[in-house]
Amino acid sequence: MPVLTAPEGSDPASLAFDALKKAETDGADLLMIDTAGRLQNRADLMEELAKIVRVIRKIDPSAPHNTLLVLDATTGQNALSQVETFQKLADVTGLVMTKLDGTAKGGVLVALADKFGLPIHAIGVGEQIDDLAPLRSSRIRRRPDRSGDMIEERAA
Ligand SMILES: Nc1nc2c(ncn2[C@@H]2O[C@H](COP(=O)(O)OP(=O)(O)OP(=O)(O)O)[C@@H](O)[C@H]2O)c(=O)[nH]1
Ligand SMILES: [Mg+2]
Repeated sequence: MPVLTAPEGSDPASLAFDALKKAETDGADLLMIDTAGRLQNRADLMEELAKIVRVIRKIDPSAPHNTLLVLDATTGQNALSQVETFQKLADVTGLVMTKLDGTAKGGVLVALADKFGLPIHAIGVGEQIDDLAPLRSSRIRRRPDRSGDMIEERAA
């Protein structure tokens, strides 16, 4: 898989621009732009992210076609403001949550997906490549029976 990089300190938006140009020229099916970690309270880095979006839209006004926000389960409730800020700036279309193998419970994930109407693409449960797995809902579900009592049953 071809990977494009640029020296440290160069403009990430211009790297993204060159990468999209090359992807189009090469007839690539997919271009993945992996931006380095950033905090939503770092205005300069958030502006850098917005610039990446603006610049690639000069080539393809419908880009980026998907924007995944990767959250760390250890962030806890702070994830809420993270999704809010990134949603405004980069039009997030889906979530990934890593480090669910640790002590963090990540219960906030389902609430986030629900509140923002975002799909959960994957969860991270370890450091190996296979540890990025799809999220499966519990195979046990609870529902009221005819008399209104809650019963548990195993989902198909
Ligand atoms: N235990 C565990 N470790 C993880 C998980 N996901 C990532 N890691 C580890 O966390 C560290 C950072 O992972 P990266 O993929 O580099 O994180 P990143 O968000 O891309 O970091 P930046 O690019 O620097 O912003 C690595 O040591 C990973 O192996 C996970 O689900 N569980
Ligand atoms: Mg990274």
